[in-house]
Amino acid sequence: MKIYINGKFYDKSNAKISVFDHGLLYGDGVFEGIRSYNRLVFKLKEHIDRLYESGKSIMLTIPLSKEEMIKAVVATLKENKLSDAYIRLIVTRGEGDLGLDPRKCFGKATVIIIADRIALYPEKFYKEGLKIVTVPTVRNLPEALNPQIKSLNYLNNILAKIEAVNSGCDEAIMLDSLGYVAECTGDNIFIVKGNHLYTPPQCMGTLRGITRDTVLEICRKIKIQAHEHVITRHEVYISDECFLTGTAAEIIPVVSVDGRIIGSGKPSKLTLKIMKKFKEITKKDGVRY
Ligand code: PXG
Repeated sequence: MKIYINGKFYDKSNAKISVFDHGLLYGDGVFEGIRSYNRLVFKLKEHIDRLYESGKSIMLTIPLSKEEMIKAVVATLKENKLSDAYIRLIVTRGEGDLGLDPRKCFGKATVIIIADRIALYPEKFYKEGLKIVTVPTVRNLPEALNPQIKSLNYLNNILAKIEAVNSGCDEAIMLDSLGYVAECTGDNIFIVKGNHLYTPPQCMGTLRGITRDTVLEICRKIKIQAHEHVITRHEVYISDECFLTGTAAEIIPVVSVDGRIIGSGKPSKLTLKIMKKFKEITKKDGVRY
C-alpha cells in the first residue's frame, strides 16, 4: 500500500507525520471519505467541494487547488492499482508547537491520502438489517462545532458509538439538543411512512451527507416523495422502513430501533428499491481513472 503525504508516496510502514501535527494534538483538521467503484470515483467533485468548505470554515488553507487535489486522489488510486476503493483524504493544520494557536502552524498544512478496501458492515446486515439504539450523547450543537464541518475531531461520534456498542448495537441514533433525531455516528438516517421518505434537515445538527443527497436525487428521479423534515423518535418507531446512508456504509436497512421492530422487521420495498438504484448509479457515474 502506498500512502500520499504532501505530494510524495510512502510505503505504509514509512507513512508518518510529526507528533507535533495539530491534527494529532487537537483533531485540528478536516477530512473526507470517498469511494470508487470499478475505476469511477463517485461524487468526487462534491467531496472535494465539501472538504474545501470544511477547511474554509475552520480557516485552514488547503495547500492545493481543487484540481490538484482531484489529480492527487486519482494518482493515489492508480499508484495502489485499486479499482474499487475507499479513499480517506485528510488535511491537518500541520506541525506546530504544543499550544493551541494555529498561527504557529501557518503554511504547513499536511495533506494525506489513503486508499484501501473496506466493508463497514458484514454482508448479513445488508440482507437482514441492522439493530440500532438511541444514545445519551447528543450530536454537537451547530453553534458549537457545526456537524457540517467534517473535522478530524470525531469524539462526539465516537462517544455515541461506544454507547451503541455497550448496548450491543453497531450504530446509534444521535439526537440534537431539542431531542429530535439528528443522525447516526457515521451515517444519515431516513424513514419511510406510506409512500413518503423523511430525513432530518441539515440545520438539525446533521451532516449534509453526499449519499443522503444521492438518495434524495434518486427519489426525484423515480418520483418518490422525499422530505427534509424534523423527525422524533416516535416517528422512527412507527415508521414502515428505516435505512442509513453514508459513503462507508452505503445504504443499510435498519430493522430495530430501541427494541422496537421497524415495519415488517425485514428490509422492505422502498429501501430495497433505493439500494438497487444506488448500486446502478455508482456503476456508471463518476470520475474515471
Ligand atoms: N454523518 C456523519 C456524522 C458522517 O461522519 C455521514 C453522515 C455520511 O456522509 P456521506 O457524505 O459519506 O454520505 C458521515 C460520513 C465510519 C465513518 O467509520 C463514517 C463516516 C466518516 C468516517 C468514518 O462509520 N461517514
